[in-house]
Amino acid sequence: MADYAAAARAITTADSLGLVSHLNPDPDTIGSAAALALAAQRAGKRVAAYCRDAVPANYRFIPGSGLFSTNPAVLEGVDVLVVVDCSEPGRIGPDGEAILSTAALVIDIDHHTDGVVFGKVRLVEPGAAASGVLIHELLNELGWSVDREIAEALYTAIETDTGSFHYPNTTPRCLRVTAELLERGCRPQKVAQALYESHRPERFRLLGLALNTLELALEGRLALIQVTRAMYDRTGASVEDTEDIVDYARGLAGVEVGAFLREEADGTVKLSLRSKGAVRVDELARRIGGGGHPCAAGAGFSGSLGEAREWVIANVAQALSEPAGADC
Ligand SMILES: [Mn+2]
Repeated sequence: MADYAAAARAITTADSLGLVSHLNPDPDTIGSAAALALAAQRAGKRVAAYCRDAVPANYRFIPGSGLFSTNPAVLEGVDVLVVVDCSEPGRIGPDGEAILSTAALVIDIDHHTDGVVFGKVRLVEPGAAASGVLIHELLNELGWSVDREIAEALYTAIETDTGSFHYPNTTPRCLRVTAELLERGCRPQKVAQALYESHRPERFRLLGLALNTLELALEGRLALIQVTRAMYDRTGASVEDTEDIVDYARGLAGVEVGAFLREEADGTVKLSLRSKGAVRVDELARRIGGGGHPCAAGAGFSGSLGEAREWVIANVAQALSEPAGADC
C-alpha cells in the first residue's frame, strides 16, 4: 500500500500541489505536510496548504507552518492533492469528502493502524512511526534535497509521534531516518526547547491545581487527574494548556492506566486515557464513541465529571480483569 514511485511520478509531473492536514492538528500532520510543501516550493512548484483549524501557537515554530490557510478555497485548481496523516477523509473536516471529490488526483499519506485508505495513490504504512517517516522516504524517491528547515519539520513530526522516542514505534527504521535528519542540519535541542521549554506560566499554575486532584483507584493501578472549568478562571490558563497532563497520571509506579478528565464548556467531559500495556485503552474509548491507539486514546463523555470518573473506574476495573493487553 506504499507506492512511492507512483507518488513521486504524480508529484514530479504536477505544476501545483495542495497539502491537507487533519483538524485539531498535531506536529506530525503539520510538520510532515510543511516539509513536503517547502521541498515542492524549492523544486519550483506552486504550493497551497490547508488545515481546517489554525496551527496552534506552540507549533508555529515548525518551518513551513506559516504556509497553512484555514480556507479550503486555496486548494482550488491544484494538480495534485496530498492528504497527510488523516486516517479517513472525515479527519480533514466535515467537508473532507467534498474537498477530495474536487481534486484531479489525491495521494493518501498515512500511518494509522485503524485507517481507511482513499485516493488514487497511496503511501499508507500502518505502524510506521509517523507520517514524517513516509514523507522522508518520498523526498528520497523524488530526489529532492532535505535542508535544515525541512529536516526540523520532519524531526518534530517524528519526535512527537514517538512520544520523544518513548513508544514502541521507535524502531530502527525510525531512528535511521532521524539520524539522516540530524545529518541534514536538524538541531534536536532547538526543537525540544520549542516544544517543551516555551510554556506560559499559566500552564504550570493550572498543572499545579490539576496535580492536586490526583486520585489513585483499583489498588493503585488506575490514576485519575481532573481539570474543572473553575481552574481556568483561577489560573488564566486555557484548554490547550491541559495537553500532556494525562502523562503525569501514567507516570506513577504501579499505575497501569492513567486517566485525565477535563470538564468542557458544554457540560460534557473530555477523557484522555494512557496505558502501560495491561489494558487496550482504544477499546475503552470506542465504547463511548472515541478512539485512538492501544496505548493512547480519547473520547467525549456525555455527563458530569463525577459520572465520567465512575465510568472510568468501572470500565478500567473490568478491562484489568481480562487478559487482553497491548505492546505499550
Ligand atoms: Mn501521525
